[in-house]
Amino acid sequence: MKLTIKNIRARAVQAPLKRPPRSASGEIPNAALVLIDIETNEGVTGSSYVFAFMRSMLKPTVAMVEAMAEMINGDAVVPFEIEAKLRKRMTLQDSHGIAGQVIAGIDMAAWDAFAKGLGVPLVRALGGEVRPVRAYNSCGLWIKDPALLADEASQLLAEGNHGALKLRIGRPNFKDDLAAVRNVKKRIGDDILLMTDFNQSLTVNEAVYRGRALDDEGLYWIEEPVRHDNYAGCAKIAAEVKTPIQIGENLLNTFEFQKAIDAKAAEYYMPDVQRIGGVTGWLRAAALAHAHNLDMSSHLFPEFSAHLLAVTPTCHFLEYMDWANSILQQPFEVKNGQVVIPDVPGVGMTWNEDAVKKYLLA
Ligand code: SMN
Ligand code: MG
Repeated sequence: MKLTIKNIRARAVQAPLKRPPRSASGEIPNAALVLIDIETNEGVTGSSYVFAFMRSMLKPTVAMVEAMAEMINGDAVVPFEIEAKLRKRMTLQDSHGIAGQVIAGIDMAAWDAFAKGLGVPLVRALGGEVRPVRAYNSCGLWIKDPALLADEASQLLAEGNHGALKLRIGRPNFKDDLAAVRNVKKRIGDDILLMTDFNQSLTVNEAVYRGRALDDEGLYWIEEPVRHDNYAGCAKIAAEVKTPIQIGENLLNTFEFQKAIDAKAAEYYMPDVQRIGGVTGWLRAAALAHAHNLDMSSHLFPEFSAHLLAVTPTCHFLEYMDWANSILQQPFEVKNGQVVIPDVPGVGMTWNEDAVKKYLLA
């Protein structure tokens, strides 16, 4: 069914988090999300959410959705056309920051509506098939007392029978990072993969020092050791450290991705669907990763990422984050460490309206 945009609704919520994130670069007390609904004249609604990072950014993000909606109200729900139009309209102002996040969010909602219009799951609209996607549990192991991490690791493994976890590091004193890694490793053993994330907190020299010291600890990857766009610095670290370096959650588009690839910044890449430009941006990034033989994982947004990784030629790992679970009627299931894609039209997210009402920003 061909769809046309009637209205775009944006609502700001502060969703509670089971284990509020505390990384080396800041704390997140709850999930500041903007829910985007593209309502069509044909009665189909496409939905997505974007992460506004903090409460104070919720209202500007909602206002940005409304500003973009003015440009495309009445248009056909053809995601590539919508993306091209919004990018073009934003050319002189540029489309980074909140504008870029909102273009991505609208693109995601448009793809959800598009797949619903076809009556198939998003993955099938993209030419793929519903299948489980390998994940790691990223819903904990934040920066906290290393002595508390082993028990938390056991809990996280049990929540979905996971085979991989991510631990945040970057404590002021490296010996505390080492204690955190060793405590978790000792508990989970060698059959469970352990990813780590410095959240951009180090200098290049410190990253080389810490990275080398971590090389014999059996880590699966070391993520964002330094500022995300310091590709030359990342490349130096990747060259000096044996453990694979993972970056990508801050890549804004395929042009940035190409620069990182040219610099040999990392072994692994994990674009974020909201940063890389929505479903449309992801597909372009996946083609680039394929052409360069680079393993590609996802960042946040497990609902969209599951569909996308299922059609990503170099599909690596889905980052499982439960941030939207409290506002979904049916959170995505994790079974045997794999995220299950619901076999329903679109992405498979329906808002729990009672919860949305409860967590709506006043
Ligand atoms: C992360 C993402 C979002 C908020 C805090 C930390 C982290 C990750 O970089 O990769 O999950
Ligand atoms: Mg990260």
